[in-house]
Amino acid sequence: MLHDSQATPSPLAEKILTTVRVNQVGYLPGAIKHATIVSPSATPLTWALRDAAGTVAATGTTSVFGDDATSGDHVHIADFSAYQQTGAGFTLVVGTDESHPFTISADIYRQLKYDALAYFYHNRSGIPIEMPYAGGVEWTRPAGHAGLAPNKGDTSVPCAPDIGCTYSLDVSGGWYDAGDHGKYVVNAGISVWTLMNQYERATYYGSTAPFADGTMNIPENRNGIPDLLDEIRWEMDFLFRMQVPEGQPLSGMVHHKIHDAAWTGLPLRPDQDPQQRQLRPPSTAATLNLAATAAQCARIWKTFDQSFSERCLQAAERAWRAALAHPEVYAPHSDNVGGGPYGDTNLGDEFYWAAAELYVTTHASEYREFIRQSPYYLSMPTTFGEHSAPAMTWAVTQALGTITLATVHDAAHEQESSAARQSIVDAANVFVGILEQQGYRVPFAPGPDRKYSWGSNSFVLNNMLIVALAYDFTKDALYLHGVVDGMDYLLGRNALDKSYVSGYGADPLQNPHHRFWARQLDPAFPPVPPGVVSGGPNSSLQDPYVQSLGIAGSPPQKCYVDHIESWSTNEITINWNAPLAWVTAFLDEHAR
Ligand code: 9MR
Repeated sequence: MLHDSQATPSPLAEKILTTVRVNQVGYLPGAIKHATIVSPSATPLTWALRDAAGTVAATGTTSVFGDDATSGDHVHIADFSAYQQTGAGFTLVVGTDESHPFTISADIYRQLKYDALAYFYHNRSGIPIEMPYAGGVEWTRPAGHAGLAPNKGDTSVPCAPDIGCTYSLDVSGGWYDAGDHGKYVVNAGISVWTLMNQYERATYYGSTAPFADGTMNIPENRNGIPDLLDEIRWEMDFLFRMQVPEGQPLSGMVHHKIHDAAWTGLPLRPDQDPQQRQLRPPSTAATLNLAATAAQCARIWKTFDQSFSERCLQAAERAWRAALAHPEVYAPHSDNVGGGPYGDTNLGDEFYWAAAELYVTTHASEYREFIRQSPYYLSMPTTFGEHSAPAMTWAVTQALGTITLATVHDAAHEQESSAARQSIVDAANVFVGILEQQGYRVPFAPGPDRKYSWGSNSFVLNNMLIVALAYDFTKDALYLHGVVDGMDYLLGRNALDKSYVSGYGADPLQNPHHRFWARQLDPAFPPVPPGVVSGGPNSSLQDPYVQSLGIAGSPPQKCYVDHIESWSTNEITINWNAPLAWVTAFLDEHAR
């Protein structure tokens, strides 16, 4: 996250925004279509939908929403859902103001769902990124952290000097977490869980065909295994390597993270990282993340690869026992030298999640009793006290257990399933209620602190995932519309008139905080590939670059800048692209 480069700030104020805010990618013909218009007018305005030739295709009047708290804008809403013709180059016009051009078509998310998953291949560690899988020669690079000089590599990484163990582990492979080259188990956990849930949800409520072998542009796309599972396994194999070996103190526990001894600068290709790599201490949180995700992979791979499935279950049960034996080994918030801390001192939710995954996989009464006694039993959060938060984050994981109980069909836990589904529908009702109260119709709102926090776009995405599940369970169009509204926000219908996804929309994400996709700093480095979502607005403005812009105190939606130096508003990471993949696959499945 920290860096030593010297790019000069360019004031935000120079950018002229259209007042007519749309999903810059477009709209599905059969779904709702909302635009938000910034206007001081207290009375409705006339809108016109124009086709590519400039011919007026539909007209109507806005409804006055009024003052919108999270943007500080006074806005109107135009609803042009009734128009269901397809085409490219539509614009919405209000007075003399015109929106960015957009498409109306059932295929707007067809490619995005794959691009969102390509993020994971691009960020693989320990393997060269090559054509044709890289999608373009500019994105190819040598294997990162492969144990070759001058790089210290990840094939034999020692315990850091201060952590009390003396061994080295082969922790090669996996995905880099984000703009930095750290690999963090608790963030890997929610990311692989989300992608495995995407697969399981498709199994029971949709179709896995779009992710079958041969559908994704990855090296394993001819091995007879669904490509989505191949990508997930790249990370699972890394997670297994993070488990403390037999015979060592804390055997079965899992190291919280592995990263550089000191922060590196930007730009930097991973194979040229000069820093020593180090294991940070095991934690109960990381151990439970392995227990949960390995239990999940045990059941998913059962029909594809029996021995891998058994390996998953063995690692899961070993991790579970270790966590029970060491329930309070916390990763401190202060451990932030050379890598992010991912600190978490409340682990009841991780215990519940892991037990739920183990129960669904094994049906063992031990796990059933554990979840039934947990305060998190079947719960689905919608509020978190003072602070803004979504249904789930890397640190707040009870939703993951409840979703698994709801998603996986099995007579053995049918009693839990129906209650879990109800819990999800109840939460979805809260989120669709929230979007109705906002001018930009976001299915996420700040808490009483009135702030968006780090990674707010992922909060929107994770809430969309809950709303999407409610649609799966009920088939009530209200929820499908809620997911569409969330996507519209991310793709341009927002206070900055910005598409937060690279390669999509008239003003897409261009300069995320990433050490290799660093074209903004050095023309020898590539730009960001398509399908990557920015963390997005963060009221706390936690990096020097965004602090230099003079936007402190701005409404939450305006605390953002598309600049590589802004690691607190414009980083990208595995746990944010995973729900992007999930929801775009869902929307594409329901596109009509
Ligand atoms: O996503 C994390 C966010 O919830 C925290 O507030 C923030 C500060 O600790 O860290 C974020 O995670 C970053 C991690 O620490 C290092 N790699 C990049 C991650 C995304 O910005």
